[in-house]
Amino acid sequence: MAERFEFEVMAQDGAARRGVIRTPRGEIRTPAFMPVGTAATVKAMMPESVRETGADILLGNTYHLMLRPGAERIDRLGGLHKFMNWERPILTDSGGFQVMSLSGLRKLTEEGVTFKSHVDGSKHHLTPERSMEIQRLLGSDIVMCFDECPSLPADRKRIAESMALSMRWAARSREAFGDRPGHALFGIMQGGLERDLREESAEALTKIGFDGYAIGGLAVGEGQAAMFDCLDYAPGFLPQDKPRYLMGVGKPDDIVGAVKRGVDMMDCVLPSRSGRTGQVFTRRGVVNIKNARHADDPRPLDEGCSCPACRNYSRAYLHHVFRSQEIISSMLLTWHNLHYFQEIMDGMRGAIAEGRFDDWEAEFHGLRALGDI
Ligand code: PRF
Ligand code: ZN
Repeated sequence: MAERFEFEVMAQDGAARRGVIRTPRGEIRTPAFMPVGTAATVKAMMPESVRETGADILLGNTYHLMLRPGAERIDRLGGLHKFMNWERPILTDSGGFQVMSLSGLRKLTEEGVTFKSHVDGSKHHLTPERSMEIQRLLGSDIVMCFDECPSLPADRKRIAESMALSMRWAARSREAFGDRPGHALFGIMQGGLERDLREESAEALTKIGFDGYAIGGLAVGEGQAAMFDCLDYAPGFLPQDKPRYLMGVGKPDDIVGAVKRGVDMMDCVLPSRSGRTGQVFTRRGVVNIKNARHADDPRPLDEGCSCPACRNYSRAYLHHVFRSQEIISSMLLTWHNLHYFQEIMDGMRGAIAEGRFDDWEAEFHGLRALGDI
């Protein structure tokens, strides 16, 4: 296993890249989808099951873990990997984005952000320096810079000021992170849908120098067409030889469109959260298992899927346990959704390696156009 953090692009097809990230905790095949394990668990899944779906890396959250159970406590217990029984790589988000979307009263200054916990109303302070310290205490393999992101639509002035602040925080994050062999620090590009601001942000980050670069500030209400327009140029502003991570994306067709445009990594709560609300992603689109039409259906969710939910259970059973609010419903539907997302990634990796991404994409969209069985 690699002593240091490394990234290698093995094949390219159009803008889409097939690569590998090597870390002391294992390899991450890219393009990669990272299941979200916000509170030191991918909800409704055992870590070994998450691995069975094909995940190489999980995402954890500074914001949630600092509030409960606390970063110092996790450190005393041997770090996040040991705490949650996941020994492979973990990427942690830095907290700023979650403060803005989840916490109560908050105050943003040059120094950082003061906010009230959504758990118990207690007051907390987060700065680039404290975020780096928390992510170090957690033992995160890929640490994210502390940034800020306005929800869209926002006016250009607000986006420009916010981006400039995030770039100053990126420099402070880099300084506070220091040199930690085997661990990576990723910068986060901001700039909304403004091409020149995206370019300016990429230049600022590249000048500071990071192990990878995230595209932040998308999937925040702008819609898919606007996001793809931005992804037509934004990845090209970033260094070719470093991984590019699109934060918080997305639905299957968002993921495929992002990879097509040169994105290497993504994360989203969608497959796990939808598993708990009865929304199922299949090769032929979205199925709502709550729908009465499944009540007598002996067929699996997707006859072409090899996950436990599809191998061993009927739609009728999954409908029944969902309606009855049985815990196994969340377990099976989450497993299926995560398995399907990883299957998409695996399909894209194979297609890029063999130079047939366009054909793969046409088949992906063709199956969805047929609709559910
Ligand atoms: N910044 C950080 N985390 C994020 C985002 C961001 O812009 C997004 C935007 N989609 C999701 N998660 N730090
Ligand atoms: Zn399945």
